[in-house]
Amino acid sequence: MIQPFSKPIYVTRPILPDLKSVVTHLRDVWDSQLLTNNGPKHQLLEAKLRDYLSVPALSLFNNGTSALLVALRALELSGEVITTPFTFAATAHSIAWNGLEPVFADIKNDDFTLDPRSIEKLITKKTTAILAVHVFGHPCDVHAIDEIARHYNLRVIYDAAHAFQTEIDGTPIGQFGDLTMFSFHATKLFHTAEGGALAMHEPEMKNKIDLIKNFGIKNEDEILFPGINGKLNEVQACVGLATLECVPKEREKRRRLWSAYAKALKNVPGVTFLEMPEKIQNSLQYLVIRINEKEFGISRNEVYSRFHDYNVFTRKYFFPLCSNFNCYRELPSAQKNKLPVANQVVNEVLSMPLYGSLTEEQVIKICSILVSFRAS
Ligand code: T4K
Repeated sequence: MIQPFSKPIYVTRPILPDLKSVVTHLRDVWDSQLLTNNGPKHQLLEAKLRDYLSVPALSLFNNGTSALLVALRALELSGEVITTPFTFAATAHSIAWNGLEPVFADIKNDDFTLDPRSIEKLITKKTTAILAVHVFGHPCDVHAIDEIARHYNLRVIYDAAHAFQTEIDGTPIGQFGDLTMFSFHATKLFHTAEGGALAMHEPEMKNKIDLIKNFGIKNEDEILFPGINGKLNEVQACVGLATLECVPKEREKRRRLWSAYAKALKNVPGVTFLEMPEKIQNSLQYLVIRINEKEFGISRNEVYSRFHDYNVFTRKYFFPLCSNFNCYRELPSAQKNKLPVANQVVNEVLSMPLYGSLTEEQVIKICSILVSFRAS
């Protein structure tokens, strides 16, 4: 009989840098009395992250959602934007909040990212962009998507909320598409408690985006257009500066835990693992398993519930599918028969605990609990 964990095990826990390193940065902020509006800590973090993510230009935001809102706005889109239903609410909502129509395309069965063939079928005269998601840190088929975009003259925005440091064949993920959004929410590998960023190719685009996220204010006398407040503040920047130092160690720990999961679940019938092809550097953001009810014996939902008895809180990301939300379900593209893969995958995947303060022993125990569900 396996005993439950004495303390809850969550799907993730944030990096918590040594408080002293945060306070060191905060002391400078207190001395300067500059708490927000592109202060010195913001500027320092922006420069450091631009280098860290190897992107030509970067603009920080108060969260990933406002970064996405501004990305769509900056590209001056109209009409329809093709996106995935298998994502967090923020992706589809950012399209709707811009007065655009989300058009849902189906996903691939192997890595859960947008299926380029499905995208192409949905392009109409009204389509102006593709908003694709690097799901669980696994990159989209960026080459196929870029080719479609070029052919139909569409803009491409990548939602890389989960893809901090993902690389394809050595190319950092932020270099693809017109704009790439990163989330720095507390649940993300690198975080600023709440925060986000847009990566772009041109300094002119950064200038435009920096204006949009600061109300459209050019100077004290000129406001150019209706902007928004998307600014990251100095306290968030201090958390980010201290957290960034911890990222390499966190990644190393997560890599070891990933191997422990892979070893323990290798031969469990009905459980598969989202494998990364060799040319992909994984962000190590989420470790996702897929449960085949017929082979495993019980459903994903049952596994999720039974884990609670052991004090283990996995997550059913991304259930429910965006296309099944009340606000989108009537859209022609949201019909279940048009999105067969997404509607199946969303009932089979489970995000397992993965974070640096978890131990290999705990991972082995989590896997034993999972295996015991099969036997019982
Ligand atoms: N695009 C995609 C593809 C996204 O996944 C997201 C966000 C976005 C866009 C938007 O980016 P942001 O605007 O958020 O920057 C979480 C996050 O709130 C959300 O950021 C994230 N995706 C989504 C996938 O997950 P919940 O509802 O699962 O969060 P919550 O509070 O249940 O946290 C999960 C677990 O993490 C908790 O059980 C315990 C642990 N936790 C959480 C927080 C907040 C901590 O240990 N400490 C914490 O401070 O949404």
